[in-house]
Amino acid sequence: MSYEFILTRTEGRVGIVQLNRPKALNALNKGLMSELVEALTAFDADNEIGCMLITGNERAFAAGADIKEMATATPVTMLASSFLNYWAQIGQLGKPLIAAISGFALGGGCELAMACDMIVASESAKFGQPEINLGIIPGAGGTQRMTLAVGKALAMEMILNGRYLSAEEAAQFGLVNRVVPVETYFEDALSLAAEVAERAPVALRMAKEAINAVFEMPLQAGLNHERRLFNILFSTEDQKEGMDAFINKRKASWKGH
Ligand code: DAK
Repeated sequence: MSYEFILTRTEGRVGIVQLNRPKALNALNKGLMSELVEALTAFDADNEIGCMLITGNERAFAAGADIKEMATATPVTMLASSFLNYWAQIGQLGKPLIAAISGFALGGGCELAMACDMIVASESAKFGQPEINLGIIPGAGGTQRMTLAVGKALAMEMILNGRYLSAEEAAQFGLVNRVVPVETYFEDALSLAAEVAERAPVALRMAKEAINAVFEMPLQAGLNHERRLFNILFSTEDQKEGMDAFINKRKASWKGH
């Protein structure tokens, strides 16, 4: 499949999407977001794919929603627009999704990163929600997900005063999984994705769902949800395979059912 604003490829069981509007620092226009969701949805449905990876380029993951496209919008066109749905659709993908980030991850680009399950950041990565400089606020989850990730004090400073987080700070506050050299950030993220992609597929989905429930449910409801997902896994062949492989000291061969 060929796209206008993204590049896609696979490496083993990893489905890779590269945002590809380098001259606009990968600003997220409607076309790019629509293609991104289409490509990720296709990988999510493909049994040969175990994990997905999104990246940009060394200078920018994405510098936000496309300001030029958004400049003349009205509340009515915003309401009618399906733009926000793209972030929601990405948040609802079943398979693990990892972001490999270098350079700017701003506004909607930072919100896209936070909709991913793990983030590998290069030393040059910069995370920010600078919408205040445009007379708006984050609209695709930034006020919520950033506050959950880094806490109220820092989220207030970032969103009310446009403060960026360096990669090191992002790691310190738990926004990213690891910080690695610029030269290797993509390969490092790919090897993490490749490891995850080899794990039991149904258990991966359930683990992701259970962790994300933390943000939706009170503790007891989350514990009950986890227990139900845990019990369901005993109906899979992979559970029998995984435990048999352990007992017989061999490598498990996952079937994905
Ligand atoms: N949109 C469009 N073009 C952008 C862009 C953006 N967000 N960011 C950069 N560009 C373009 C620049 O216009 C420039 O294009 P030309 O002028 O060369 O044609 C090119 O990329 C290179 O940028 P600069 O020349 O500015 O490069 P610098 O290195 O000097 O500066 C920068 C890099 C990242 C600091 C700067 O470009 C910048 O501040 N960019 C804007 C960052 C920003 O404010 N991001 C937040 C955007 S608002 C919604 C939900 C969410 C959203 C919207 C709707 N719904 C619920 C419907 C999200 C909103 C946002 O993300």
